[in-house]
Amino acid sequence: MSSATAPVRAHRTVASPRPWIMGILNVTPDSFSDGGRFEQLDAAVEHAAAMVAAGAQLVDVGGESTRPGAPRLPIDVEQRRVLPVIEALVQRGIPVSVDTMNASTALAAAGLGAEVINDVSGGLADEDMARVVIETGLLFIVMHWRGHSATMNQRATYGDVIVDVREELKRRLAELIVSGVRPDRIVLDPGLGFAKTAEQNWRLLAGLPALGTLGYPLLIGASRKRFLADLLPRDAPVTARDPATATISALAAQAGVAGVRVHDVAATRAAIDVWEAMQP
Ligand code: PMM
Repeated sequence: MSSATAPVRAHRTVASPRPWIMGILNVTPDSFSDGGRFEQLDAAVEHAAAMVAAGAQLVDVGGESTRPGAPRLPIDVEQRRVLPVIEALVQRGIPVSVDTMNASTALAAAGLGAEVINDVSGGLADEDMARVVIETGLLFIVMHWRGHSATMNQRATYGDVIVDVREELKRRLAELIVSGVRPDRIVLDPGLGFAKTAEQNWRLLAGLPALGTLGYPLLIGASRKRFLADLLPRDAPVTARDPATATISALAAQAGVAGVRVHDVAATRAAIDVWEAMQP
Protein backbone atom coordinates (compact mmCIF):
# COMPACT_ATOMS: atom_id res chain seq x y z
CA MET A 1 0.00 0.00 0.00
CA SER A 2 1.35 3.40 -0.88
CA SER A 3 1.94 5.93 1.80
CA ALA A 4 -0.84 8.46 1.52
CA THR A 5 -0.26 12.14 1.98
CA ALA A 6 -2.13 13.28 5.04
CA PRO A 7 -4.48 16.18 4.38
CA VAL A 8 -3.27 17.99 7.43
CA ARG A 9 0.22 18.96 8.42
CA ALA A 10 1.26 17.19 11.55
CA HIS A 11 2.97 20.34 12.77
CA ARG A 12 1.79 23.88 12.59
CA THR A 13 4.11 25.95 10.44
CA VAL A 14 4.35 29.61 9.58
CA ALA A 15 2.62 28.80 6.32
CA SER A 16 -0.16 27.00 8.19
CA PRO A 17 -0.53 28.75 11.52
CA ARG A 18 -4.11 27.73 12.26
CA PRO A 19 -4.97 24.49 13.98
CA TRP A 20 -6.82 22.17 11.64
CA ILE A 21 -10.42 21.29 12.41
CA MET A 22 -11.52 17.68 12.51
CA GLY A 23 -15.30 17.36 12.18
CA ILE A 24 -16.88 14.48 14.10
CA LEU A 25 -19.03 11.99 12.21
CA ASN A 26 -20.28 9.35 14.61
CA VAL A 27 -21.98 6.56 12.68
CA THR A 28 -23.99 4.90 15.39
CA PRO A 29 -27.61 3.71 15.06
CA ASP A 30 -28.95 6.74 16.90
CA SER A 31 -26.77 9.35 15.16
CA PHE A 32 -28.66 9.32 11.88
CA SER A 33 -32.06 8.10 12.95
CA ASP A 34 -34.95 7.29 10.61
CA GLY A 35 -34.68 5.85 7.16
CA GLY A 36 -33.02 2.75 5.82
CA ARG A 37 -29.38 1.98 5.16
CA PHE A 38 -28.95 4.10 2.06
CA GLU A 39 -30.77 7.07 3.50
CA GLN A 40 -28.48 6.86 6.51
CA LEU A 41 -25.46 6.77 4.23
CA ASP A 42 -26.76 9.82 2.38
CA ALA A 43 -27.37 11.64 5.65
CA ALA A 44 -23.85 10.85 6.85
CA VAL A 45 -22.29 12.07 3.60
CA GLU A 46 -24.43 15.20 3.65
CA HIS A 47 -23.40 15.95 7.22
CA ALA A 48 -19.71 15.41 6.38
CA ALA A 49 -19.96 17.69 3.34
CA ALA A 50 -21.61 20.36 5.48
CA MET A 51 -18.77 20.15 8.00
CA VAL A 52 -16.21 20.56 5.21
CA ALA A 53 -18.16 23.55 3.83
CA ALA A 54 -18.13 25.02 7.35
CA GLY A 55 -14.35 24.72 7.56
CA ALA A 56 -13.32 21.19 8.54
CA GLN A 57 -10.07 19.95 6.99
CA LEU A 58 -10.81 16.38 7.98
CA VAL A 59 -13.85 14.26 8.88
CA ASP A 60 -13.39 11.72 11.68
CA VAL A 61 -15.59 8.66 11.11
CA GLY A 62 -16.25 6.41 14.09
CA GLY A 63 -18.72 3.59 14.71
CA GLU A 64 -17.95 2.54 18.28
CA SER A 65 -19.12 4.66 21.19
CA THR A 66 -16.43 5.38 23.77
CA ARG A 67 -18.70 7.13 26.25
CA PRO A 68 -17.97 6.24 29.89
CA GLY A 69 -19.48 2.82 30.61
CA ALA A 70 -19.95 1.89 26.93
CA PRO A 71 -19.51 -1.83 26.07
CA ARG A 72 -17.23 -2.91 23.19
CA LEU A 73 -18.76 -3.26 19.74
CA PRO A 74 -18.10 -6.38 17.64
CA ILE A 75 -15.55 -5.54 14.93
CA ASP A 76 -17.80 -6.70 12.08
CA VAL A 77 -20.56 -4.35 13.26
CA GLU A 78 -18.09 -1.47 13.48
CA GLN A 79 -16.87 -2.17 9.95
CA ARG A 80 -20.40 -2.44 8.52
CA ARG A 81 -21.09 0.99 9.99
CA VAL A 82 -17.98 2.93 9.05
CA LEU A 83 -16.51 1.42 5.87
CA PRO A 84 -19.37 2.31 3.46
CA VAL A 85 -19.36 5.85 4.83
CA ILE A 86 -15.58 6.17 4.45
CA GLU A 87 -15.78 4.86 0.88
CA ALA A 88 -18.51 7.36 0.01
CA LEU A 89 -16.64 10.29 1.56
CA VAL A 90 -13.36 9.45 -0.18
CA GLN A 91 -15.22 9.18 -3.50
CA ARG A 92 -16.43 12.74 -2.95
CA GLY A 93 -12.92 13.94 -2.20
CA ILE A 94 -13.52 14.48 1.52
CA PRO A 95 -10.40 13.82 3.65
CA VAL A 96 -11.18 11.11 6.20
CA SER A 97 -9.76 9.93 9.46
CA VAL A 98 -10.99 6.68 10.97
CA ASP A 99 -11.74 6.66 14.69
CA THR A 100 -11.06 3.05 15.67
CA MET A 101 -9.20 0.89 18.17
CA ASN A 102 -9.20 -2.06 15.76
CA ALA A 103 -6.23 -2.62 13.46
CA SER A 104 -8.32 -4.49 10.88
CA THR A 105 -10.76 -1.58 10.65
CA ALA A 106 -7.89 0.89 10.32
CA LEU A 107 -6.34 -1.23 7.57
CA ALA A 108 -9.61 -1.55 5.66
CA ALA A 109 -10.24 2.20 6.02
CA ALA A 110 -6.75 2.94 4.72
CA GLY A 111 -7.43 0.68 1.75
CA LEU A 112 -10.50 2.79 0.97
CA GLY A 113 -8.48 6.00 1.14
CA ALA A 114 -8.70 7.20 4.76
CA GLU A 115 -5.69 9.38 5.49
CA VAL A 116 -5.48 9.43 9.29
CA ILE A 117 -5.87 6.74 11.97
CA ASN A 118 -7.38 8.11 15.18
CA ASP A 119 -7.04 5.52 17.93
CA VAL A 120 -8.34 6.56 21.36
CA SER A 121 -6.25 3.75 22.86
CA GLY A 122 -3.05 4.94 21.15
CA GLY A 123 -2.45 1.42 19.85
CA LEU A 124 -2.87 -0.25 23.24
CA ALA A 125 -6.22 -1.94 22.55
CA ASP A 126 -4.97 -3.89 19.52
CA GLU A 127 -1.36 -5.08 19.29
CA ASP A 128 -1.55 -5.05 15.48
CA MET A 129 -2.30 -1.33 15.27
CA ALA A 130 1.34 -0.18 15.20
CA ARG A 131 2.04 -2.54 12.29
CA VAL A 132 -0.91 -1.09 10.36
CA VAL A 133 0.35 2.44 11.02
CA ILE A 134 3.81 1.46 9.78
CA GLU A 135 2.49 -0.38 6.69
CA THR A 136 0.06 2.34 5.64
CA GLY A 137 2.29 5.29 6.54
CA LEU A 138 -0.79 7.18 7.73
CA LEU A 139 -0.82 9.91 10.35
CA PHE A 140 -1.56 8.32 13.74
CA ILE A 141 -3.41 10.12 16.52
CA VAL A 142 -2.23 8.62 19.80
CA MET A 143 -4.56 9.42 22.66
CA HIS A 144 -3.79 9.03 26.35
CA TRP A 145 -5.73 5.97 27.46
CA ARG A 146 -5.84 3.84 30.57
CA GLY A 147 -8.41 1.23 29.62
CA HIS A 148 -11.74 0.61 27.96
CA SER A 149 -14.78 2.78 28.54
CA ALA A 150 -16.56 0.20 30.70
CA THR A 151 -14.08 0.77 33.52
CA MET A 152 -12.22 3.97 32.70
CA ASN A 153 -13.93 6.13 35.31
CA GLN A 154 -12.34 3.96 37.99
CA ARG A 155 -8.89 4.75 36.61
CA ALA A 156 -9.04 8.53 37.06
CA THR A 157 -6.45 8.63 39.82
CA TYR A 158 -3.34 10.72 39.31
CA GLY A 159 -0.63 12.32 41.41
CA ASP A 160 -0.40 15.38 39.20
CA VAL A 161 -2.57 14.79 36.14
CA ILE A 162 -0.38 16.89 33.82
CA VAL A 163 2.83 15.18 34.91
CA ASP A 164 1.29 11.70 34.82
CA VAL A 165 -0.44 12.07 31.43
CA ARG A 166 2.76 13.56 29.99
CA GLU A 167 4.84 10.64 31.32
CA GLU A 168 2.36 8.02 30.09
CA LEU A 169 2.24 9.60 26.63
CA LYS A 170 6.03 9.72 26.60
CA ARG A 171 6.22 6.02 27.44
CA ARG A 172 3.68 5.18 24.72
CA LEU A 173 5.65 7.26 22.21
CA ALA A 174 8.85 5.41 23.05
CA GLU A 175 7.14 2.03 22.59
CA LEU A 176 5.64 3.05 19.25
CA ILE A 177 8.91 4.41 17.93
CA VAL A 178 10.82 1.28 19.01
CA SER A 179 8.22 -0.78 17.14
CA GLY A 180 8.98 1.22 13.99
CA VAL A 181 6.36 3.98 13.85
CA ARG A 182 7.89 7.13 12.37
CA PRO A 183 7.90 10.05 14.81
CA ASP A 184 6.72 12.42 12.10
CA ARG A 185 3.54 10.37 11.73
CA ILE A 186 2.45 10.87 15.35
CA VAL A 187 0.00 13.37 16.83
CA LEU A 188 -0.64 13.26 20.59
CA ASP A 189 -3.93 13.78 22.40
CA PRO A 190 -4.38 14.06 26.19
CA GLY A 191 -7.73 12.23 25.97
CA LEU A 192 -10.12 14.61 27.71
CA GLY A 193 -12.84 12.66 29.51
CA PHE A 194 -11.04 9.33 29.19
CA ALA A 195 -10.23 8.23 32.76
CA LYS A 196 -10.34 11.89 33.78
CA THR A 197 -12.64 13.82 36.06
CA ALA A 198 -13.98 17.23 35.10
CA GLU A 199 -11.34 18.91 37.23
CA GLN A 200 -8.58 16.82 35.61
CA ASN A 201 -9.83 17.82 32.13
CA TRP A 202 -9.55 21.50 33.04
CA ARG A 203 -6.08 20.94 34.49
CA LEU A 204 -4.98 19.23 31.28
CA LEU A 205 -6.29 22.10 29.18
CA ALA A 206 -4.33 24.49 31.36
CA GLY A 207 -1.33 22.19 30.94
CA LEU A 208 -1.30 22.08 27.14
CA PRO A 209 2.01 23.99 26.95
CA ALA A 210 3.60 21.35 29.23
CA LEU A 211 2.30 18.57 26.98
CA GLY A 212 3.64 20.50 23.99
CA THR A 213 7.17 20.21 25.39
CA LEU A 214 7.11 16.54 24.34
CA GLY A 215 7.81 18.01 20.90
CA TYR A 216 4.83 16.46 19.10
CA PRO A 217 1.78 18.11 17.59
CA LEU A 218 -1.26 18.00 19.86
CA LEU A 219 -4.91 17.38 19.12
CA ILE A 220 -7.65 18.00 21.65
CA GLY A 221 -11.18 16.66 21.77
CA ALA A 222 -13.26 18.68 24.23
CA SER A 223 -16.36 18.91 22.07
CA ARG A 224 -19.68 18.52 23.90
CA LYS A 225 -18.04 16.51 26.64
CA ARG A 226 -19.74 16.09 29.97
CA PHE A 227 -17.33 18.34 31.90
CA LEU A 228 -18.62 21.33 29.91
CA ALA A 229 -22.12 20.75 31.30
CA ASP A 230 -20.94 21.94 34.71
CA LEU A 231 -20.78 25.46 33.25
CA LEU A 232 -24.36 25.36 32.02
CA PRO A 233 -27.84 25.31 33.50
CA ARG A 234 -28.98 21.85 34.49
CA ASP A 235 -30.89 20.05 31.68
CA ALA A 236 -29.28 22.20 28.97
CA PRO A 237 -29.12 20.19 25.69
CA VAL A 238 -25.71 18.91 24.54
CA THR A 239 -25.63 21.51 21.77
CA ALA A 240 -25.55 24.18 24.49
CA ARG A 241 -21.97 23.00 25.06
CA ASP A 242 -20.89 24.24 21.61
CA PRO A 243 -20.00 27.83 22.58
CA ALA A 244 -17.80 26.49 25.39
CA THR A 245 -16.22 24.05 22.93
CA ALA A 246 -15.49 26.87 20.47
CA THR A 247 -13.94 28.97 23.22
CA ILE A 248 -11.68 26.06 24.14
CA SER A 249 -10.71 25.78 20.46
CA ALA A 250 -9.52 29.41 20.42
CA LEU A 251 -7.65 29.04 23.70
CA ALA A 252 -6.11 25.78 22.51
CA ALA A 253 -5.01 27.56 19.33
CA GLN A 254 -3.30 30.11 21.55
CA ALA A 255 -1.62 27.24 23.42
CA GLY A 256 -0.26 25.96 20.10
CA VAL A 257 -2.30 22.83 19.40
CA ALA A 258 -2.15 21.41 15.89
CA GLY A 259 -5.76 20.31 15.69
CA VAL A 260 -9.17 20.26 17.36
CA ARG A 261 -11.85 17.57 17.07
CA VAL A 262 -15.35 19.12 17.19
CA HIS A 263 -19.01 18.58 16.38
CA ASP A 264 -19.90 22.22 15.62
CA VAL A 265 -17.34 23.13 12.99
CA ALA A 266 -18.75 26.58 12.20
CA ALA A 267 -18.50 27.77 15.81
CA THR A 268 -14.93 26.51 16.17
CA ARG A 269 -13.96 28.02 12.85
CA ALA A 270 -15.31 31.40 13.97
CA ALA A 271 -13.43 31.11 17.25
CA ILE A 272 -10.17 30.27 15.48
CA ASP A 273 -10.81 33.13 13.03
CA VAL A 274 -11.02 35.48 16.01
CA TRP A 275 -7.86 34.05 17.51
CA GLU A 276 -6.06 34.45 14.19
CA ALA A 277 -7.28 38.01 13.66
CA MET A 278 -5.92 38.91 17.08
CA GLN A 279 -2.43 37.68 16.37
CA PRO A 280 0.07 40.51 16.79
N1 PMM B 1 -13.16 11.59 22.04
C1 PMM B 1 -14.12 10.75 21.62
C2 PMM B 1 -13.92 9.93 20.49
N2 PMM B 1 -12.76 9.97 19.82
N3 PMM B 1 -10.61 10.86 19.52
C3 PMM B 1 -9.64 11.68 19.91
N4 PMM B 1 -8.47 11.71 19.26
N5 PMM B 1 -9.78 12.50 21.00
C4 PMM B 1 -10.91 12.51 21.74
O1 PMM B 1 -10.98 13.27 22.73
C5 PMM B 1 -11.98 11.64 21.35
C6 PMM B 1 -11.78 10.82 20.22
C7 PMM B 1 -15.41 10.68 22.35
O2 PMM B 1 -16.21 11.76 22.01
P1 PMM B 1 -17.53 11.62 21.06
O3 PMM B 1 -18.36 10.54 21.69
O4 PMM B 1 -18.15 12.97 21.16
O5 PMM B 1 -17.09 11.29 19.68
